[in-house]
Amino acid sequence: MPAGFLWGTATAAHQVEGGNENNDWWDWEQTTGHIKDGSRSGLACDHFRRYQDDFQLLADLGQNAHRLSIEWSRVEPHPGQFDAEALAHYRRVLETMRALGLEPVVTLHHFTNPRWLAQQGAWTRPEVVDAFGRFVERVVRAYRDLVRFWITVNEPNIYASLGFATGEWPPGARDMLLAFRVLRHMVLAHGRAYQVIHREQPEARVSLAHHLRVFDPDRPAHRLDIWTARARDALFNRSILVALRDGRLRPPLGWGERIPELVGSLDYVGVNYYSRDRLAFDPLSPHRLFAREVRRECPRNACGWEIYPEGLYRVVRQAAEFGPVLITENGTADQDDELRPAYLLSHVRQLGQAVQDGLPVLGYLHWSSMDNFEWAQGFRMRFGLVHVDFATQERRVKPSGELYARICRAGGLTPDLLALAEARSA
Ligand code: IFM
Repeated sequence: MPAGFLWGTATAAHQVEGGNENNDWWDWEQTTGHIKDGSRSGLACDHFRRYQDDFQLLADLGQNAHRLSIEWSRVEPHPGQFDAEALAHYRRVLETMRALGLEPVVTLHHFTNPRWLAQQGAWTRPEVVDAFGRFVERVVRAYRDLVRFWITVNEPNIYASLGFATGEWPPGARDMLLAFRVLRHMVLAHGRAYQVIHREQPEARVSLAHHLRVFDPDRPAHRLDIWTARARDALFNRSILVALRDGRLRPPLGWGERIPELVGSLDYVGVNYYSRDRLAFDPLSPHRLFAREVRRECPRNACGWEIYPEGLYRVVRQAAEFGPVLITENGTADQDDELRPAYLLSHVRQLGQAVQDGLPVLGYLHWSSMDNFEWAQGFRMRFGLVHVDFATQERRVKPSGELYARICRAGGLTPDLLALAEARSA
């Protein structure tokens, strides 16, 4: 891998910190049925208090970078009022990371909204762009001496789909047009944040964390299946990247209007990659762009997502059209760490191939450092390289965590790890 390659892990505040009582997810969790396993984020991993030990462990495991998010509801608990103690807390967090040699990659919005913002309609209203810009300005002024890599928003496509189209996440809406409006506002807010960050810190490197999924036609030669897969790719994957490069909001984000704040607003491309969907044309599903997901027999993780390592290579190639790529998330839900070691080897191998083929890749951040609160799935879905006993808060490095340490220390797959990866994929 290239010199300076980032090897690390990623988390988000609400999933690990614990005690995030002032945001919309906290409220959502209180209603029975919203979280599949009946859990609530509660103390989560108690990372808010245990961050020093947690970061020490990551550094001991050979990592040199870590992605985390700043919880907006802590920093700005009331509109326009910033909490000095919360700001001081995240300063200590970032200083600890720097002291341990962990490059911070900082996300400014990762799914949760302060309660006051949710009560105002949050991302459904255009005013959110100004509110987000104000928050970002404050945060960047506070930490620009410690942070080089910023991520404005995490996975706008997932946020808009689950919160506003399928209704599985707060606020539980089922309205496709509303989902498109939310997506538009997130893209505009990215543009605003990009400008604010660069005004405050010209040398910063700014992106969003974009969830890229592979969509393949179920019947590879079937013209309508091919059309369906391409349409989904254009809508879910490409539209945002194009808008952030050209500044034009094309459907579903708008009607072609040009937004100067958005032009060239990606210094790198943060990519979250997990899986692929196979799609068949279905005339009975106009609300799903005439697509039906087909579940073929194939390796799947605990969430039922297909394990498809080649997809990582494909999304890196797709994203590289828009700038150098940083893998901001990649990982799998696996209760007993049975699948994760092979998952890790096969995905890192694909990434190595991408680099060998000349694609610009800045780093790889595995999701996640430790088991945590997996949103509507609750604590049951374990994504961590480190096991967390949520009753005692005890941490235990899993075999995949040890394996990842070998990869990080060697800066990639050593010949013996490569042989192992090849043997596993044979
Ligand atoms: O846990 C999430 C994360 O918050 C965003 N990307 C996907 C992960 C796994 O579902």
